[in-house]
Amino acid sequence: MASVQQNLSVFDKSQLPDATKMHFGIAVAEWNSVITGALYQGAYDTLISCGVSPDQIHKIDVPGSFELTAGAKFLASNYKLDAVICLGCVIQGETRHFDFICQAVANGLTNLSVMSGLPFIFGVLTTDTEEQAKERSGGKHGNKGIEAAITAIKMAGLKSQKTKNKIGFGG
Ligand code: RBF
Repeated sequence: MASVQQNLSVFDKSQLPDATKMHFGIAVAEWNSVITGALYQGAYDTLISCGVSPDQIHKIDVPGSFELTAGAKFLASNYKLDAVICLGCVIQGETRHFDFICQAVANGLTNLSVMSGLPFIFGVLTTDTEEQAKERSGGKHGNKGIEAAITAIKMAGLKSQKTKNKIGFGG
């Protein structure tokens, strides 16, 4: 299965951009807080293990995943950051809230990334059951908080990549 090959929870630090001078925001949803707390711990520990110091990490809590977009924008507006990691857990229920929340946060973070040029990382578990969420927050499928932190470092590192023939929007 593709996701097995894409498990970034085991990673090689030597292949990552230098993160020691990077600053990160982390927005964490309070819904399903046991899961999102484990995601946060995975993300935080990963940043620290990559040489980011605690004062370069700014965390806020938001009530639910729906509020992650606004929380992420708040972080980006108030701190000088290289990337914002957004962590949540939406578990499929009886209502259609699942679809609305997942769509809203995915679209919201995409819009923020495109409009600002800053990476906003989608670290939101969207599972059918709580068990599946546990498996992805420190269980047999790794910890997606670790993967979100790795993605943030990789995306933040893009801007330091020098291209020989620089082209793009705005020339
Ligand atoms: N927030 C989550 O982060 N995960 C959920 O699984 C979740 N389920 C919800 C189910 C219902 C029926 C409602 C009303 C809200 C839920 N929320 C959930 C909270 C949501 O993200 C947001 O905080 C609230 O809708 C207030 O804007």
